[in-house]
Amino acid sequence: MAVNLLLGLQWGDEGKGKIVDVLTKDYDIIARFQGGPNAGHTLEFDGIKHVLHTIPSGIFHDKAINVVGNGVVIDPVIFNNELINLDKYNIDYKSKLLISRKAHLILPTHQILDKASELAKGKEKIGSTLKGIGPTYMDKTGRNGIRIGDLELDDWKDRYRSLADKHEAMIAFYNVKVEYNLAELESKFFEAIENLKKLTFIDSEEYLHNAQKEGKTILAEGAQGSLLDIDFGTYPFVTSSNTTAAGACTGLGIAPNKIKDVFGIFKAYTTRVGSGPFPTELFDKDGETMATVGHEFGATTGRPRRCGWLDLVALKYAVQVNGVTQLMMMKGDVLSGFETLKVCTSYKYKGEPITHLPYNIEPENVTPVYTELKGWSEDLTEMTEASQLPKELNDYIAFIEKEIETPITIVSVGPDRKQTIHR
Ligand code: 2SA
Ligand code: MG
Repeated sequence: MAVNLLLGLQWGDEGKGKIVDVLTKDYDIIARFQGGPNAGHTLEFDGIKHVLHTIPSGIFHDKAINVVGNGVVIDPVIFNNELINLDKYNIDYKSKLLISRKAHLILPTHQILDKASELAKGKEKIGSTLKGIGPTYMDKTGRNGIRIGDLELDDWKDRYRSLADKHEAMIAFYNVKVEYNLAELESKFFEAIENLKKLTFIDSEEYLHNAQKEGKTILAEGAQGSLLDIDFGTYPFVTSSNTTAAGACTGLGIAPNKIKDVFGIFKAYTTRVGSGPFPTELFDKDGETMATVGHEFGATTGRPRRCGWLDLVALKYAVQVNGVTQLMMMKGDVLSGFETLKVCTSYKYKGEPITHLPYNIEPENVTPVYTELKGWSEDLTEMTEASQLPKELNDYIAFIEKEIETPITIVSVGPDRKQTIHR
């Protein structure tokens, strides 16, 4: 059986969590392949809003098994808090949540290192979520990390101590003012680990391989977005994992020839949280409207998200890198009421027109070139059928499909599970 893949095409917060939740009924397994508690996946149904960080977005369904893959980094304390939220809603996760032994652990000192690194960078900071993501992946590729599977070994605490001691020396080296009480953080960390150990740790690549042989359906869930990919994103203002399609292969042990559909999620406009270039960013009333109507605040940190027009140059790039077969457009409802909508279809790069995403998209090099489309005024949030969508929205959709040469199969008209139109 094939594996399908779902990922974000912009700078994250496209609405991946919502769509995974909507699609879960068609899958036996939902498997998260990268990132960690920097992610904030928001799901809404039955009048309740849930935010997941590390746990896959299929967890609220009865049957699907949820796998936290080897490519994910886990903060036991945050993971534990997610479990506490699930307990509140009587979600029986014990039987359907599996964690890869090869996933890496975020230590308390990784978080402090993240803070120290950002402070040392000053104005040049990445705008990280301060969850310790960068330092944890650094230890992974530096071959110093501690993995979930290590928790089953007797000497893991010795290894923990020597790594934490090394981190403390590194923190001092940064020579910035970060205050922390390591003993307190460690006591919470070790307590959370004991709770984590009550869950099932697996060799996830083997598990997923066998599931495929048995004909089970798998949906791989990405976090953040393609423009935050460590290789293909707006480096250095990126996260520290491969958020693009290839990340699902390395983050789950799934072979590339087993992947069938790639679902690319994008917002009808663009947002970005954290630092880094953003060619279509708005600093006017239109941007403010998107932020207010779209409730554009970080689901993990609460930081306001920067907003701007849809950028088809960047979207086309992401579709190419990921081999997207179906597009899913989110938050069209937020654009209701704009008389005119702008869509960036090319850039002026150092004065010359270009249609691809260049190496450097800093504002001094790149100016977006816009096509204007007529907006719609109808409230979309109660609509349930494609036939109800206003003509101007259909024109907007058709314009994107033609430019990107990929069909838009879902149009989301609100945060709730039910506010999802299939085309
Ligand atoms: P990090 O923490 O090292 O991965 O940060 C590096 C950059 O990646 C961005 N990043 C994100 N961008 C959008 N959404 C993310 N998740 C949260 C959300 C963010 C939040 O769902 O809203 O709550 O602030 C996410 N995670 C990482 C980050 O802003 C840096 O630019
Ligand atoms: Mg998010």
